[in-house]
Amino acid sequence: MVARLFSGVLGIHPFHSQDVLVFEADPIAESDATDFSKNVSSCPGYSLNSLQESKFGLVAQLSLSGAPCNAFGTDFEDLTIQVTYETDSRLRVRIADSGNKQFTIPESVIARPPPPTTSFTHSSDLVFNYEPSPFSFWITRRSNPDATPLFDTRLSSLPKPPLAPVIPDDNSTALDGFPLVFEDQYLQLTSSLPLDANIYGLGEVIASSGFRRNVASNGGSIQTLWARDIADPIDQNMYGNHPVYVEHRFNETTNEAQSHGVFLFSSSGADILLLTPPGASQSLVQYRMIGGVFDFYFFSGPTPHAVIEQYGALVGLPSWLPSWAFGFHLCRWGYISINETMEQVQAMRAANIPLEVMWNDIDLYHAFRDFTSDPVSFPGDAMRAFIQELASHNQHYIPILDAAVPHPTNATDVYDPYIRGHELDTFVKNPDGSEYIGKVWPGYTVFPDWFANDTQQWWTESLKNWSDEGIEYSGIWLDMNEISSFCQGSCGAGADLSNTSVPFPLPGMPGALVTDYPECYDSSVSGPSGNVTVNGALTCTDSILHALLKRGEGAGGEQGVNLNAPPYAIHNGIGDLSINTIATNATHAGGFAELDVHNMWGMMEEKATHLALQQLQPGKRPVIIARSTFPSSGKWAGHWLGDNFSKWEYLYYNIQGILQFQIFQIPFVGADTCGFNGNTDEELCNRWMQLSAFVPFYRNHNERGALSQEPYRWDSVANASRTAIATRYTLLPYWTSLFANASLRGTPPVRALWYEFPTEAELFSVDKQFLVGADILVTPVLTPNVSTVEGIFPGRGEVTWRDYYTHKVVDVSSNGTATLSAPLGHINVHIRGGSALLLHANPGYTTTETREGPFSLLVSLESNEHAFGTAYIDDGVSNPPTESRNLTFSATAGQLAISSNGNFAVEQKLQQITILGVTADPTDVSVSGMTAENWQFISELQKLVIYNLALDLNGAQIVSW
Ligand code: MIG
Repeated sequence: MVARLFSGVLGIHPFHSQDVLVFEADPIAESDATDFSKNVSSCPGYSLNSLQESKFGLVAQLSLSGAPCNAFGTDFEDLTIQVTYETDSRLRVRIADSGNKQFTIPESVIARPPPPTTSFTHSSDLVFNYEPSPFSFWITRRSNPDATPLFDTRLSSLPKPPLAPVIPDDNSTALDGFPLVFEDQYLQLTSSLPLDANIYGLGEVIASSGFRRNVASNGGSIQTLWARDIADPIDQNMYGNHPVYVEHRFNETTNEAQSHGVFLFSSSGADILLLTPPGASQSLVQYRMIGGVFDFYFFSGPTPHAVIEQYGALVGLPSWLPSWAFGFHLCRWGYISINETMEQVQAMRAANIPLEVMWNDIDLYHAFRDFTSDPVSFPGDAMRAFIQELASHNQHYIPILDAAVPHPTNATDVYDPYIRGHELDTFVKNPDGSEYIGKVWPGYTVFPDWFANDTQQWWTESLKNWSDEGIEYSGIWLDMNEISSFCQGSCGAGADLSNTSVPFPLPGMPGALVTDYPECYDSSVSGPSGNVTVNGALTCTDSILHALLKRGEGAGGEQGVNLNAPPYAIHNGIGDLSINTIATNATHAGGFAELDVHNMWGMMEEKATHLALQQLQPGKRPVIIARSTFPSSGKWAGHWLGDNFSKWEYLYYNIQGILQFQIFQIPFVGADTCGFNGNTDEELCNRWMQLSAFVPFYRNHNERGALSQEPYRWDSVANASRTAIATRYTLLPYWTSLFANASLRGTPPVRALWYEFPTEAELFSVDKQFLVGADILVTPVLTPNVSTVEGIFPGRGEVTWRDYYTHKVVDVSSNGTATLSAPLGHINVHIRGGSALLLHANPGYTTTETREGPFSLLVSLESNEHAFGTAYIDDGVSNPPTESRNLTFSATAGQLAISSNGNFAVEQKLQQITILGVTADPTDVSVSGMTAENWQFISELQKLVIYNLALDLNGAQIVSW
């Protein structure tokens, strides 16, 4: 077993909740009844012995082809394979034990589309092919039958085992065979991939390779699926679990590019290996699961957008978000009182830096208890008044909610959420039926069991009571839902429940002072301020980062199952599966074992919280930000990228995180801006506040005890933030249109460059830049002490990119790159030629004030004088929106046509139209038949500005010049 504790290049931070507190109760040791060979070389595989075709696909029986190998569990003799052509672009291949003993995700937990009623068997672009013995299958495209299959489990397509460890120093990557293995505690299936395939997704992970996964370098990589509370490690399993990938194939000869997707619908603990054996002419993907069944879905794409949309159609599309969710959010662990919290709101206002949503962390609680507020430091009535005051300024409030529910210390300790939950029987159990005890900040705790009948009711009630007591939240922040617990396994029946001392010194306390700074900042030389310069000298004195930041190239009821220590040890970063979470033998209502459902706890909490908010705030769009996610989480919540570090390296890593979660259909995502763990500094915070302004979820969050990092703390950061937020609020109609497309169709709002330019191979590993929608290219600075940044400009010279602020065309070199000026406080943003963006003309202090003002339109003509854009408008709050309006903007030489459809009445007028790329000085400008008076032409910028308009957007308009 491989247990790498912390492989990040950074030093160990003094506080991590992965530190294991107590090793008290030994999870009931179950002896292995069987001697497992721990080697699959003698596994016989399966052969197909009967097959029935239907209109929708086929069903076949497989039987074990020889003596059981019992590699890491007991082989099943009989399997059933179901192949269903669910749509023209989605094919399901499900292989399960015929006796249905293995855990499968209940329909009540994740609803999937109903089975097809028409046949797609002969029209689907995906074709299922098989060989009966040894049974293997492969997936091809109907449109391209001779191409390398998209997925291929044939032994003849895989390298010849046995193979020495493919990843050096990891013996578990010695490959002793590729048979189909289906045991109660071990399932293995291997597919061939093109050599060093372009694979994106599989997570949650911070991959050292970048957004494009490492398939070949140093043998490859391993994605482990096991939800874990761990401060953002590199190349390890962490909070969320997403067994879905997009693969992109590009044929240089035909210049054809196509993407497809593969999703394993399973909550089982697993390793997914992306490997390239030395000298092999292909790479491979190997699934190793410790339970469940194989339930694969293939998506035909063929564009990356289509793959992501097809995945969304299966697991669920992202929920609608209110416009205020796109405002700027401020949070930190360590606002210890209502006064300190209010001071932030005032300081932001005084500095004229927009603040949309104020947050509180666990400081809010009384004795760290969920659903409370401290009567002295956050009295309920004062909180109510404070939150209502915020609301009167169109500002919002979001508090934290921890996953663990405190257990009362003794009989006189009255804590209603526990008492009521106990009464309604809503908590996770031990195998003997007693309540399972864990330990988190408040001391000993219990955990909601989302499988129990009354948990939803209890959760909704608790949320309602909290709000009634003064915490009138607009949204909810769900933390610790991996689910985190500080004992290894159960804290035991004999736990001293009266002990509520915090399990670790909190960060900032004696013994846990925060002493870390960004990589090149030396506080022993520069002092603790974190300023860019101290006494005239730059504080960043080392540029090691330039080297680091290279572009990555690169079953509850089953007998005989060992719930406590499955024979195959997945590569869980901390080793034993029960460390820092609840024990794998903890039992949920209905008999579900934690081992099988662990990875879904967070998603189930998100669903329950979403349903509760729908009931408590009827007609409004719930805003929930959660840490541990699973397929379908996006239907209920957004995500923040967890406990990152105030390091330049993490500024870069946050881009791949945002891109990954677009694939996972959880597009509302963002990092702790300026960095969570450790002290930040002025320069890093400045760059980060600017970068995050172009990221869906925009929140500055900081750990307790670290240097303050609110955007007003440094003048340069304040300036940079004001500029970036103004740009963001100007672009709000663009953001909300992108998110409408996500909620309606699953189209990813934030995109890797290659999604839009899939035949440009030089873009396949670019993850230091990203696109917001199709048209806004962001090229952030990711390193200290620089005032320029190099970017690539897609389109190979065929696309005109204009600077967002100056409207100048970028001068791109022959290799497609440009070096851009990027002084501190400036983030490079470019508009794609051929686009038309609806904007707000006057960004205000809040999104509400911004929305109350008029619109403007920015049209960037391509050299052929063409541009096109769309915008979606609704009231920004209704759930689901019943009234909406769709605008299209389409420009050809000398003319722009606006069309308007829908039933939402847009009150704000279109005040200004800017058209870039107008080559000839216009003599006459007219707007819907009237000669325009107020226009200006700036010939060096080929820019026509028509101002002082008051165009109605509820009908068609024509502008000509
Ligand atoms: O064990 O609530 O990821 O954002 O500030 C630490 C305190 C618990 C972890 C979260 C972080 C939050 C912190 N929490």
